[in-house]
Amino acid sequence: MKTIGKSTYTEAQKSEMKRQIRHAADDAFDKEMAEINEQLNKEILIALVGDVNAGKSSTINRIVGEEVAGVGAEPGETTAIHPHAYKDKIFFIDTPGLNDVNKENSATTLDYFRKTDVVLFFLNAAGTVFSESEQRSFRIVEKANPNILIVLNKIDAADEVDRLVSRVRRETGQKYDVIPISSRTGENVDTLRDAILELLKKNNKDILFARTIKEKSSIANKWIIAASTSAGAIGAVPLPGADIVPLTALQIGLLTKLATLYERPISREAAKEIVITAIVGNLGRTIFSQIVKFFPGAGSVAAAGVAGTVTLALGYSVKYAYERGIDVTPESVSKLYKTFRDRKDKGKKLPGEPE
Ligand SMILES: Nc1nc2c(ncn2[C@@H]2O[C@H](COP(=O)(O)OP(=O)(O)O)[C@@H](O)[C@H]2O)c(=O)[nH]1
Ligand SMILES: [Mg+2]
Repeated sequence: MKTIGKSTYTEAQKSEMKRQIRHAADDAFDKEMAEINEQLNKEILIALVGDVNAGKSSTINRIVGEEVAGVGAEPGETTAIHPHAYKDKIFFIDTPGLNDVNKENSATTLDYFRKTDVVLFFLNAAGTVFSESEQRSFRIVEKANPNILIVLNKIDAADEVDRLVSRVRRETGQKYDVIPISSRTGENVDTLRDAILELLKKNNKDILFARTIKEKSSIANKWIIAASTSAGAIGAVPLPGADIVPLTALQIGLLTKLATLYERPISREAAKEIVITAIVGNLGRTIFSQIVKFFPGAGSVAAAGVAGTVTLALGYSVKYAYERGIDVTPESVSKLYKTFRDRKDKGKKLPGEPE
């Protein structure tokens, strides 16, 4: 990684950067908050389609990290398709069984499928995978809504999972992701969760869903790494001028998203000062060149230069603070930077670093 000596930046350059960051941060903060608030006012509708016992309820409970009321309905308890509210803006439609999709191929049923953001189509890997009745239902659902993820559940109890995945992919025209999981052991459930978030992102609803998931850490990691990679592409070395505006916007975007994820609102002033401290306060240091490699996924970012590494360290410091109930202020964030650096200098491990 490139190291920059303190002398690279004059005081005049630094104060010009601060001025530019303050200005860019104000614009970015308003824009980000408006987008997030718009997103939080939306509704999400997720349809669960699949035979009774395919593991629809178990999977949803795994993903969100708690028992979702209403998706545990016993077969026969409900016959009509209707959405269950979960966390007031998020609705699950649980089809009690595929027969009902076939039988009730009615205007109302199809209407629900059309309105759905994501359809999770469940197959039981330990059963007759993609049976005729499942294929029939799939065609009906597919016509109404192509935002389908095919969930091949119970892989803990199945053989030749790869072959099953290829077959289902082939039989659905290679158009859909087929995600093998076990909602019993939890295997690959994070891949399914990421695929759902990816689909929701297309409709700008990913933050709304991410916020309701209990296990936030790996979602935060993904966002932090994505922001650092983009920051690295903006400029290896931040300079006053063109690079500062997009870099500031990116970091403000990351801060407001993390604040929303952890449901700990951040003030505009705090966000602004944190970004100034991150960018200007860390110029001329070899910071994080060695620590970043201990954060998950940081390897790809380490080569991205100062802008990328500073964004990464900023993200992980803020995440650390949120997860431990520490107030997120410019002081606490820069102290965390420093603590991480010092620990590494002394050859100690960082929190979360594998033994
Ligand atoms: N072996 C295995 N069993 C599972 C898995 N997921 C769910 N089950 C079991 O399958 C049964 C039906 O699960 P449930 O989530 O209620 O299915 P639903 O009717 O589609 O909602 C329950 O006994 C679960 O414990 C899995 O991944 N592996
Ligand atoms: Mg169920």
